[in-house]
Amino acid sequence: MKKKSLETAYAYARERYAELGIDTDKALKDLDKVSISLHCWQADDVGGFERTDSTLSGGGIQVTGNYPGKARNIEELRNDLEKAYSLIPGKHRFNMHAIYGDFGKKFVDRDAVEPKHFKSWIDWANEQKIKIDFNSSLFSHVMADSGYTLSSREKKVREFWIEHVQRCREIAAYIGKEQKGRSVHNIWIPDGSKDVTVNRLEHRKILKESLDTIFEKEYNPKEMADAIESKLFGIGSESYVVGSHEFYMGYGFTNNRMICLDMGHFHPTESIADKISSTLLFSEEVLLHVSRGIRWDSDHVVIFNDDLIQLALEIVRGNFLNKVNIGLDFFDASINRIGAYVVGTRAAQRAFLFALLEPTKKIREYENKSQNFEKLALMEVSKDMPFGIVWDYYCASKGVLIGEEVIDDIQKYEKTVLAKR
Ligand code: RNT
Ligand code: ZN
Repeated sequence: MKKKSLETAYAYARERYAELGIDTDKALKDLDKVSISLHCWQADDVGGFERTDSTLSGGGIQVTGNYPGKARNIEELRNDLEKAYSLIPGKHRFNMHAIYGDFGKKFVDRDAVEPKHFKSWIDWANEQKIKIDFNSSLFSHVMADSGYTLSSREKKVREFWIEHVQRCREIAAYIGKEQKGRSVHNIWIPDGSKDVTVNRLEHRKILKESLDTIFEKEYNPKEMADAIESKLFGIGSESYVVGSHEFYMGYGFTNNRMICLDMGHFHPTESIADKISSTLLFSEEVLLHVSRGIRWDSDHVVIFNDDLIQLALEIVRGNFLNKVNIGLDFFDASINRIGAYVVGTRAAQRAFLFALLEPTKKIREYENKSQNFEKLALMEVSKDMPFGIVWDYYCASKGVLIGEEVIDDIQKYEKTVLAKR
């Protein structure tokens, strides 16, 4: 019954969109190409598997909450991710941090990570037909306790982290080679300080030198690509962050590395949507960390809000879908973590679908003719279009649960799997 109604409803939606010059079937085909990299760190609150008691500590990011059922080991994390992927339509990617390696019982320090520690991840991902992206981990470590890593004035400290990042780039290239698909390697460092800092230039000079050393080795671009992520401020680095937006924009553009724009890393009223067109005018690609900032915190579960919609619209309007690498970046330990993945990823997909269904051509015509009331009116109409029906139809066509059905399903997983941890 429900299936039949959905088909009837979709037929209406298709017709209605066609009146605005939009082909819904084509939009769904384009949505299929929007592959989102699910971050491993929502499953265990950024703990990682270096030690059995790993927890996120230090480094300008913090996680709050202790909702039961977090993944305690690799197997649990894989199960949770498989569950999440099963509730998300389409083919997506997996984004790993170095601290999630398969280290066995041995403690492997950051300056000793090797490709072999990621072999079992590649096997798992290949089975799941998922490609892996990678991240160096420069936080939660004694060598990061001073608040500085790659930009530290202490040679010993920065050499330790340079070694780590060099190894991580090699691991990313290995993953890309083994998987026959490029792995994006991202560098985010927490470096900065809580209070007034006078050595602002000095640390930035050191960071630049460290990055130059790190990038001396070039890898096959078909196997890996480098990204560098900026931030405005962090917890404990309120006054000064070495790796600011200007720093990495300058570095990335002049050294041919893509920059990573995290939605939670700018001033509260500053939106990354408006940074897409400028960035891609001067750079081949960009990495996005799709996140949701609230006041001073940057990593809430993504929802279908204006920030996200505007970002997707800018990407689609500029025809940039093949130039953006989309990664999620949020971690909420106060709610069901599989639920967080499913809500966040589906929100990102819905934003892209909304953008793909915008009657941009017509809106642009109005704008070009300065018919500004008409432009606003049509943009308002596009908000009332039967967008939710197209989304439901997409989920159903991929064999994925629709709407609130996912709530029951995740609750069931919580009762039968998570509650037993
Ligand atoms: C931190 C950055 C960074 C991390 C992850 C764990 O502010 O956003 O991307 O969230 O790498
Ligand atoms: Zn981020």
